[in-house]
Amino acid sequence: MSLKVYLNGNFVDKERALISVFDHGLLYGDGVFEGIRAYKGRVFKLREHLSRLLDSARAIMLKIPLTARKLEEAVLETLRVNQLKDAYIRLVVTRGSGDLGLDPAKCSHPQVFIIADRIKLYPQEFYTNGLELITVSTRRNIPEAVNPRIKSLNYLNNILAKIEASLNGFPEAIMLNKDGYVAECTGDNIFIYKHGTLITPPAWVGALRGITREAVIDIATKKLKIPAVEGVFTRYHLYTANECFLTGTAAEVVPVVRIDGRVIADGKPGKITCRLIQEFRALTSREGVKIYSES
Ligand code: PXG
Repeated sequence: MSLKVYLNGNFVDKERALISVFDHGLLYGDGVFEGIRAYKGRVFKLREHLSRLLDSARAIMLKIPLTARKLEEAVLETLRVNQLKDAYIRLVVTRGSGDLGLDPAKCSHPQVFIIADRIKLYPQEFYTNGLELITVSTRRNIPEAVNPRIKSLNYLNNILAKIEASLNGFPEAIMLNKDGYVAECTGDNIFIYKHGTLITPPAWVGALRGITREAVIDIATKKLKIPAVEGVFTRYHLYTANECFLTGTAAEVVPVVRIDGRVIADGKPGKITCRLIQEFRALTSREGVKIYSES
């Protein structure tokens, strides 16, 4: 069965799910998106993702032609049509077709599409051995330009950082903001654990307010009784951390064991990190919006 893509209210075969070359999403990266996951017949934090999508759209003055309720139903229906229970969902809204100028007012209709497909999981060794990362020279966009809180279709800042990491043989890049403070990775948030406290950069430093990040803060403070705070820190704090890990929809919680050649603590995934991996996985299998009413 060919994958069916939701495109402006219709389900079309993957091969026929097409967007115009005049779409400003393509011509200028003018649009917003979300990456969402379904686990065991439930969509994890669906409402939180939709709320962030609506905020991103509002921030760029893009009017989404569907309410949160309708978007939710469209996501669930896309999963049902493709008979998926465990999936990766990409929800995209572009500015729509316009002319060859920048002006979004000349674009006709925003385009809404949803792709749901089987998820490609990260290799197990990432979780058992931990990641080795580098900080890169590409700085995170300043919030006064394109605010990193907006999950827009223009990911070139992150892509340039990813290229730097890949060229050096590393799977992810840690990005600093213009002042040298740690911001986030190219598609993940970052945490350190030091002196009994979890610390993650605040959004204003130049980070996306990750849904996984929020869930991890919640688990740490409420379930594990570990304080978790937003804090501004530098590379020095990465190198001297007791533990370090990344969070993201695709990655979930993944340990970091070496940064810029420095071994973090004893070079093994940390105890707290491992507990958070476990607790986060438990949360994903019990929480979420049901796709099929009988499940
Ligand atoms: N920072 C950035 C810049 C992101 O793009 C995150 C942090 C983590 O946020 P969430 O809400 O997912 O916890 C993201 C999200 C991919 C992929 O295929 C990337 C993301 C989400 C889904 C898939 O690399 N990035």
